[in-house]
Amino acid sequence: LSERVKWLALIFALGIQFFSGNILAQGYSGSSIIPKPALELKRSGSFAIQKTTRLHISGSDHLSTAFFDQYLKDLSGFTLLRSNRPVSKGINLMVDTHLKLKSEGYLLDVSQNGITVKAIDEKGLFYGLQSLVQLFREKNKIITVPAYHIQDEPRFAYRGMHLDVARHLFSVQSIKKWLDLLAFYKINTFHWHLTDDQGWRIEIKKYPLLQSVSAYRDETLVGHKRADPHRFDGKRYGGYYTQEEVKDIVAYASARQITTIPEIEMPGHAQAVLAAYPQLGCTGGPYQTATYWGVFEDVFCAGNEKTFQFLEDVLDEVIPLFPSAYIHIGGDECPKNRWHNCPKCQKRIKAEQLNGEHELQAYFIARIERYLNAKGKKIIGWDEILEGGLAPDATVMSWRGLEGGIAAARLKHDVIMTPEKFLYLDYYQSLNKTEQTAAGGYLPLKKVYDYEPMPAELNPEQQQYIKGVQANVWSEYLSDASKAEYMIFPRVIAVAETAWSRKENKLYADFLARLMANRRFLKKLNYSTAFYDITGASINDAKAFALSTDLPNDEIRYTLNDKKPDLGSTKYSGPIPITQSLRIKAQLFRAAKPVGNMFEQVILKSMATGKKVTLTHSGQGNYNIDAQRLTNGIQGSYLYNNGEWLGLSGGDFEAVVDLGEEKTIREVGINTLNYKWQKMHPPKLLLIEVSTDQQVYTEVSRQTVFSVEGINMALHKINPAKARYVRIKASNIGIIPDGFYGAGTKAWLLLDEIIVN
Ligand code: NAG
Repeated sequence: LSERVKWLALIFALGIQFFSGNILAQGYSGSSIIPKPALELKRSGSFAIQKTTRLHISGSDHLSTAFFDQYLKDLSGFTLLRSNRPVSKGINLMVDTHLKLKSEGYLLDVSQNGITVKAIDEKGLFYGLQSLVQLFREKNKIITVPAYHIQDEPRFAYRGMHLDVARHLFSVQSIKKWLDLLAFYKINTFHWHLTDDQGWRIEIKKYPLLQSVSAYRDETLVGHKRADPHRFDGKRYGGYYTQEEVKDIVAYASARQITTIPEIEMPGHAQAVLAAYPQLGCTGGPYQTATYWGVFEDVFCAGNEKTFQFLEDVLDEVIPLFPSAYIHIGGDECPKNRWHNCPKCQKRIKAEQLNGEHELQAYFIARIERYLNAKGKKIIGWDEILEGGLAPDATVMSWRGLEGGIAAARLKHDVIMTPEKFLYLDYYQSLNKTEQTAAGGYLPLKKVYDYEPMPAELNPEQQQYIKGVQANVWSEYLSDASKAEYMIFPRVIAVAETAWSRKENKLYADFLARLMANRRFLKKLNYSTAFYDITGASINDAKAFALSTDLPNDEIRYTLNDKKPDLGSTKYSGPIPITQSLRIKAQLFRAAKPVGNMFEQVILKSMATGKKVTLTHSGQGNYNIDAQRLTNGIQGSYLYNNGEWLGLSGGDFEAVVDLGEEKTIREVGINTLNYKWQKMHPPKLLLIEVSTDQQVYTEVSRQTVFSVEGINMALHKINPAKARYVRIKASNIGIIPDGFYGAGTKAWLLLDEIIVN
């Protein structure tokens, strides 16, 4: 083989690697740009940006370079003078519509001779600049940019973040600060959730009571909603954005290539409106702006023409404020009880020949869609708008899971994926006890990052309807900007990468490494460092406990004597044997400094630990866990979504533990969860029985009262009994009684950790 052919083969092989985009897997060390660019090639050399360097922009008059200028100034003390002609040894930005690039894509070239950014539109130039800033290296106020060739374009056209300002509102200044960072990470849509049961936040001049009544609530729930009586703070809360402020934010976002989509909720989540205009509700009120969270029965009356008049008037004022092609009309969580009992709604159902209340909701949405279409706008709605028939041109936001998105794409409707299990940033991101109170759930950075938005169930034609991804930031527990920042960052950056970068370029470990390099851009934020968290798992039938970190280059040190781990503590090198009950405290060290939260886990070893469990009914949904988790030595904590609790919706629990041989039993128990605000009710009856042969069981204990709000620990001393099998039965209360959240629906029964001594 000639030398030439060998070279050609090598170039060909490299080309394949390069174009498949799978450069990470080849050990390629790229830049630290987030989102990961489609293609990047490191070159030798660099370019130094100096005070004398000039910047030229051609083909774009409106490009915002504010962030670029500011960042450069912070680093070096200067900003670049503009040149009206192309510059050599400088920075040239150029729109060239002949380039073979997607909208928003860009080419970025850095060499000793200067920097060029090319794109087919201003959006592309903007994103090229954001990437350029991430390449900056500063030393003694001198900025060097390593030479690179980068060709980049987005995977999804819609890359969003939603922000709920109804439950808590944030200053214009905070929102702008966050918009800067969203733009920096190439997010292009800001979904602004402006109205809800707990407050109306946009000035509507025709309806002054929206400002004086709906924008305020008398007080706010403290902590999570418990069974009555709830605790409230007794403080009036509220406010709204004036139309001038709205225009300001929309323009600010737009300069950063972010489209703002307003959400005006209907027909549900409308209690704040009803408080001001009770004639728009089915019962006529009186109503009050909600003071706690959840789903409320009182919604817009769908039989009343005044409702539509009101909404059309509101939309007439909303439309001119938002250049966006879309308006979000909500559509989620609209209970149908009021409509069911409302003569006007029933009359409408008859007149329009609708099949029940679900079709009445579809009528409602379709009517609003017609109105908005006539004004040149399209609608987006939460996935409930699929029920009763989808409005003709609606885009569906799939939040309850993937199913809504899949169904809508099959119907040839555009879809935005925002499933709560992966993209709701109001969920906890750490299992650490010191975390600020959150809605619930557990959604660590890795889980957000690893979410793949394209449903495999769809064929390529249907997949084209999946337009993008969005992180949702609900603010029930975000009472100030700092709390919000903590929940948003860095998880939204992971979502940005999912939305922009190619699937095959994504690798969590690589993302984390780049995130570390990106911390310099996050300095002004209260961002979470939960990505440092050590996680633990009981393994090998609870014979050992394994610790792990997503940062394999850092070391874990731990103690078993209750002391805070320091540099002198044992270095973790492999699973810790569980021969007795343990309290493990562990800490991650980076360059001899502790980073992140201290990990702490109690392992409770009893005769049941690691023993075989047989369930009569398996759990459901998020709580369909492996039966062995009930004897893994780890007790479910107040974070009910971390995979320890077994949960049954409406049904009863029955489990048998086989101790392996006959033993004398003195104590038996199991924990149950009482979180009525999450539809989780303790059992009606807990019954514990023992047996020597698995045929005849003898009752040894029972309990019917579980009064703790939270984890109820049932640990019963019994008359010593010889047995090999322990059977635990817990009966579900069944249907949630009136007066509790979710009344009339099935109650969850949650259990964890069987203890036998
Ligand atoms: C849902 C509600 C939302 C609430 C959030 C809390 C949607 C579309 N609806 O129940 O109002 O704030 O979850 O996680 O998400």
